[in-house]
Amino acid sequence: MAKREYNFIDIEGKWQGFWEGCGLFRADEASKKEKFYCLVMFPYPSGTLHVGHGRNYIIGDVVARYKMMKGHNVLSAIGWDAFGLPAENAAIKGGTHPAIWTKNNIKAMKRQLHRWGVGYDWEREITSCNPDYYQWTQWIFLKLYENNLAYKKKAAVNWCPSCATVLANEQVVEGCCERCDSPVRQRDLEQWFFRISQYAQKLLDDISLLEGWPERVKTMQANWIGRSEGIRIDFKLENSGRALPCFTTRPDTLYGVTFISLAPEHPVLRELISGTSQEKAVMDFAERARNQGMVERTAEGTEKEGMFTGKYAINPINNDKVPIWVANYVLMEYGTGAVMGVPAHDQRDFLFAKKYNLLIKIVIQPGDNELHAGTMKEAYIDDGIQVNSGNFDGMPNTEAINKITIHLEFKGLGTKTVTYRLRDWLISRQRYWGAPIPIIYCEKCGTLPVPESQLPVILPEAVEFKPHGMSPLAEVDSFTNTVCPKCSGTARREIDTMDTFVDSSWYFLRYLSPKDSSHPFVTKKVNKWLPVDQYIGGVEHAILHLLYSRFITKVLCDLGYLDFKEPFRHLFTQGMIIKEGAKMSKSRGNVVSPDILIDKYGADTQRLYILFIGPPQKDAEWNDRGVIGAHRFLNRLWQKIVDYEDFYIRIQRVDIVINNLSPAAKTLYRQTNQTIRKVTEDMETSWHFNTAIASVMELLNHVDAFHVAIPTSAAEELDFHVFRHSMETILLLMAPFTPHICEELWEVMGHKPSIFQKPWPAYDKDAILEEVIEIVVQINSKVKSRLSVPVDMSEDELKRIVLNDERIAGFLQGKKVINTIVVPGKLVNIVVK
Ligand code: ANZ
Ligand code: ZN
Repeated sequence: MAKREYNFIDIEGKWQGFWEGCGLFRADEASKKEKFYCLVMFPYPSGTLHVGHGRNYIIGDVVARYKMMKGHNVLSAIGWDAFGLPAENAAIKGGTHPAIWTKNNIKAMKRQLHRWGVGYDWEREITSCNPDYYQWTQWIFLKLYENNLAYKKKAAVNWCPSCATVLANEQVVEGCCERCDSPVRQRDLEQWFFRISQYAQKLLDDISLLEGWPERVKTMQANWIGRSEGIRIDFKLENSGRALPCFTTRPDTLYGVTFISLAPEHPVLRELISGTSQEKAVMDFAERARNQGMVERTAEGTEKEGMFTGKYAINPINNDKVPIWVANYVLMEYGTGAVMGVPAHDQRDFLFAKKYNLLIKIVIQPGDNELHAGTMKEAYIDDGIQVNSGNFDGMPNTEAINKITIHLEFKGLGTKTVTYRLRDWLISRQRYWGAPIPIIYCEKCGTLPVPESQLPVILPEAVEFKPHGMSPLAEVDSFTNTVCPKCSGTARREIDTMDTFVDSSWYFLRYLSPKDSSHPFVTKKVNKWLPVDQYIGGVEHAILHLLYSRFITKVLCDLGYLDFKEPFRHLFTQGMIIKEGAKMSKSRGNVVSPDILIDKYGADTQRLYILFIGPPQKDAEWNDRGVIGAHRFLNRLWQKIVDYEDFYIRIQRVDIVINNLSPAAKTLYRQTNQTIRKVTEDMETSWHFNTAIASVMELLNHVDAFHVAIPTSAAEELDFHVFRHSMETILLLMAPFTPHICEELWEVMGHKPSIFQKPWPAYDKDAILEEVIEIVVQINSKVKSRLSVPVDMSEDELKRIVLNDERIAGFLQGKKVINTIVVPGKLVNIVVK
């Protein structure tokens, strides 16, 4: 009979069809099995996928298949984060409507996912740009609005004067418009915000619930929220006596204040200078500083710049009169927008004071050497002893922090406060390709939410994409003109659309009832399936997407729609695949396309290579030769099994009894069980696919070394059983990684598909115990001890064990080991002086 070929093209097509047909990935709502919700971050349909993207979906698929075999009722679904700027840019450039562009990309990407053998419950597919989805994104907006968590205020946007358009942050390149290169300015527009700041403390506290998250990501979340404990100290304006609160974390430096600096946006600024000779100069400066943009202003390397307002404030602790400046490095959005300047102990203030020749006053001394203001090269920011600080002199500054705080609070000059770096979430986009914000403006009745019954507010199809001042929606009369839901008079619709992060902040709830036309999600179902058991995605989403999803989940929980506070129980962030030292990208031209590789070697080869390339949470360098290595391994596996094709059915199965086995068979049986244990542990402890695969590869080497014969005698049959057990184990262990070839070979070995309906193998506890022998330990050829060790322990390992043995170590004390001689299986002799 002709040997079967490893015809991966046919095999992969066959099994992809089979899984689809039998509904392998269909989550069973009625199942009694324990649920497992496996979620990959839903992709943005940007075009075609490269192998770097593949890592994400392949890892998700491995997790889902593994959990299936572990006996779970697995939910694994996919959708499309389909609104956003690239589609709109494509429309501006190429004239294709964003809807068409998006649809085509989804089609191409779906095909690629299929070709990788990545399985999903496709009936749950969702697309965020479809009205049946964004209707509910709008519903979420309404819920936030009703609960005073959505509000409108003026805020700065990036504005390109020459294109006359608003730019997203990513369209601003080094302060200039990405399209025309003219300098970008800041402009104030009325915009919508979500009040995430109200949840800052909860978002911080509940990081403790994120047990299965990487520490690094938890730290990033905490830093982004940025809780700061400090005090608001009221300085008084010299003339009016009005309070000017300054937020500081260092009240111990209060005696060292030599100026106050205001944010250029600070409302008190105009009042201070109005009618003075500086008015124009200061306002011009403020305008310039604002146009630098927030990011630039806070960057460490940015030059600290400012201007004196001509006015003074009074330091409440010592009545010092200090000049009030305006400075680019003070932000209106943080603290109170006014900072007490302490150049001796704050580096930014130090640079500022040096530049403008302001007084530097030391109030904390290191203790060992004495600092002098005239010779300081940088601010002294460490702890020390208070000086020039009135009654607080001589006190450690760490103590003075409390003492001065108490003193100020007692005198009513300050209030202890907590400040968060987290800003409210600006969700308005002056863009077309997003979910319209469901708000109506009536001249008579004011701002009104669109009634729920009128959702969705449909995005009109026919719009002009040429960039101009506002959202392209502004010019679509049929969209903007509407009827007031209250007085039925004529009214206008909001023309801004929502940030796409709103779409992605709740999609994991929609997979549970993707087609429900009357609710965004069904409380009972989401409470059953969530939190997500394993979330998988790129670390680039470690801050915003995760924070927004956590926020929306908390809001919905507080409103009684959900009974869980955190959406994602475990998080896995995979590393990037690097090519020629850089992240794969079209513009760099270093993209590896999966299609060519699949044609040449098959999807399983590509999957195996991607999973074997390195620890999955780390970046890894792509190497074409590695692909060939993976392919060779699969060919070996194939060959090994088809070589004995006729015997799997002919030789009846029997239970393996360890004691009846030949020594070689016993060893292989033990190695097989040890491999099960190792692979299972690798899967359970944060998905070490690469080491799991390495141990299976090692097992195949052991099988090769075993030299199973074509069985002609009872003894040889016994060996064959052990061989068969090893090969079946290899297939079961490899099935999540390389599912097609394993299904095929599983069938070749006489089983009915699907291998994913078989339980994950358990190891035989007795079989993994290694056979032990007793070895003699000598020192200078005199017997000192006897040790029991595994029979096939390596020489190095044996030496290590012997030298670490307590008894032996005792004998060796004070002596020098000259040599260690090992007689395998018998003795170790240590030669000492
Ligand atoms: C005086 C002082 C002296 C300060 C000193 C620091 C060191 P964190 O820890 O990040 O919360 N600050 C306050 N509001 C600001 C704003 N709107 N823009 C820029 N800087 C602002 O930082 C708190 C410190 O940042 C505050 O404490 C204040 O400077 C500054 F030796 O006050 B500090
Ligand atoms: Zn009205």
